Amino acid sequence: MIFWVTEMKNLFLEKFVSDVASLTKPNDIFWCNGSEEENEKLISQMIKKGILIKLNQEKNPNSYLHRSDPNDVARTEHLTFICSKKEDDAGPTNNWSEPNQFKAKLNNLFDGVMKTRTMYVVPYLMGPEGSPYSQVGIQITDSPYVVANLRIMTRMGNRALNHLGESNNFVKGVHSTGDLSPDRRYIGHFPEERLIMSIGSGYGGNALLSKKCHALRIASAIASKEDWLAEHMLILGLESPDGELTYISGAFPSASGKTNLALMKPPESYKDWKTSTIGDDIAWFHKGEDNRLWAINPEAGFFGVAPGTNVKSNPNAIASLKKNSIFTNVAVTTEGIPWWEGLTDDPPNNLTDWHGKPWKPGNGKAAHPNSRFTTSINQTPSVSPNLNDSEGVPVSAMLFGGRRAKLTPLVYESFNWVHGVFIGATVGAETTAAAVGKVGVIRRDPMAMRPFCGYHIADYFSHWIKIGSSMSNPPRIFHVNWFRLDDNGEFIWPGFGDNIRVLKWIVDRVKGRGKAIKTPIGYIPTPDALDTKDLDISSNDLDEILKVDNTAWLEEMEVIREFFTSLGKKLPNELWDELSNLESRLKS
Ligand code: GTP
Ligand code: SPV
Ligand code: MN
Repeated sequence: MIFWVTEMKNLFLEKFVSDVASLTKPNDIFWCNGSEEENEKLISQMIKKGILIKLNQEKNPNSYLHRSDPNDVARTEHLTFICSKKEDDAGPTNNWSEPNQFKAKLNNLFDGVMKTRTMYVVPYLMGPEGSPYSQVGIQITDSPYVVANLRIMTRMGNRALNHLGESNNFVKGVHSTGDLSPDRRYIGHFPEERLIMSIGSGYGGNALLSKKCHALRIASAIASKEDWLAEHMLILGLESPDGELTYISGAFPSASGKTNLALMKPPESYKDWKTSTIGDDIAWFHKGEDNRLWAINPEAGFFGVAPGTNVKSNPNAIASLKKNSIFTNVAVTTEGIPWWEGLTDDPPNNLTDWHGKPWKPGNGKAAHPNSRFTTSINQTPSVSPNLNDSEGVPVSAMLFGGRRAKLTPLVYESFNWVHGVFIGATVGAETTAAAVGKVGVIRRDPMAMRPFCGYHIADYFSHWIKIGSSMSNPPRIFHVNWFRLDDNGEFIWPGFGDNIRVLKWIVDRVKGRGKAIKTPIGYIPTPDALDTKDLDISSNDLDEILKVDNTAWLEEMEVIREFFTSLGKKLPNELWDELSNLESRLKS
């Protein structure tokens, strides 16, 4: 017999929990209320079991290191399924499985899986308290590490239960680390039931079900039916010296610059500019009465890529990591201070690597390339005062982009909304260590949503077209690429804080004053419109990253044509038209 105590009776929630308990047969059940005491208790239990390692409590107070199973350090897209009733609703970019069959397979794996474990019930709220756009999820998990992360990443515990009340309007998540074997690892989504079942992984997007599973895959499927957008986007406020505040959102594929742009600190030459962070990974957009698109960040923390983060590249992230943070798969010094490649120019002596083994230079990477930090958004000095606004913030420009060593220029602007959707839909970007598989392979990653769109990607494109076309003042759409390489394999553009120079041009365009040249692919800044004062870049290099190479773009067009064809009959005609318009512009 299993007993539990809750202050508020929610019969739907109790039934869900008791059903999952009958299946997984836990040793005991722990309802998370989100309190400080609860967290302290869980942390000290995890330290005892070796799940967390205490870091230097002077330099990194209340911060801990976690080492994942070496087989479980990134999302596994090949094991991730959309189990809609109809295969055609999942579409060609998702793995599909028939819901009942998939559930039967998963139920087998979940049967008795928690026999010697505690089952945690984690209520979480996605979005500001009191916002009509916020959503409640209940994640059941046997991983206390997941609980500790959800506590930072979401508004967790009683706050979520209060928002839910007696309603049955919550997304259900069932998670177990199982035996961590990739052979028995599945991340299944049942959009019609608003249900997620994940087993066999304790890592990131596979296990923190609030994030990619709920806030993107399930939410995008809901949004498609309700006239809103759930996107893999950062949200940043940019205030000019004369007090003009502009919100920009941006979709770049995993490990391709969202957290860094969201936390950007203006460089010395832009010290009169102010940036403010709303979100670094996920944005939910609704149409405002003013015919603009308004965005909330459903999350409350960052699960950020550690490597490359340092005081120069991302001072706001470094500041927010000073305390109350969890580090996953980073290296550690003899003093118990976390370290990763790019944190300092030279590695400290006697590091312990992410496997927990002594490390010497030449031994490969000390931190895993997809090692991460978990930290609260409230700890970044750049946190926006509008973070908890229940209507969100009005977005004036949306950016698409990705890692691309060649071809795509530093920045270009779409001609109009539908052309902007075309640009987003055709993004090609190099794969990264955020997902298992080959790194550096160019693939189409539409709107940075290829791994996260919970329904047919062509229907998703139609949805995008519909949203903006029904608004008199939708955001302007831009494409950016911070990742062009020279012949020595070095980045040409300095990136990071200096990306503000590109954002300034974008704001100028939005306000109708930035100068631009019309090219076949879109508007590009005139040489004098982009501020390059005090920048360490040659004019040859600048020309290189701003030029449009028609021959190379005609080749790219063929790749796009193949991609569109692979998506089948549902691909909206508007996008085929955009492709043929691009072709005629490139050929004329
Ligand atoms: P996810 O959390 O996986 O969705 O990633 P993300 O899009 O938030 O990427 P993030 O900002 O964490 O950056 C990933 C990597 O790219 C880090 O190693 C950064 O240091 C690097 N990076 C980010 N911005 C820039 C840039 O402007 N230029 C260069 N060269 N590298 C960058
Ligand atoms: C991503 O891969 O886009 C991430 C990290 O933001 S994860 O939480 O693993 O999805
Ligand atoms: Mn992401």
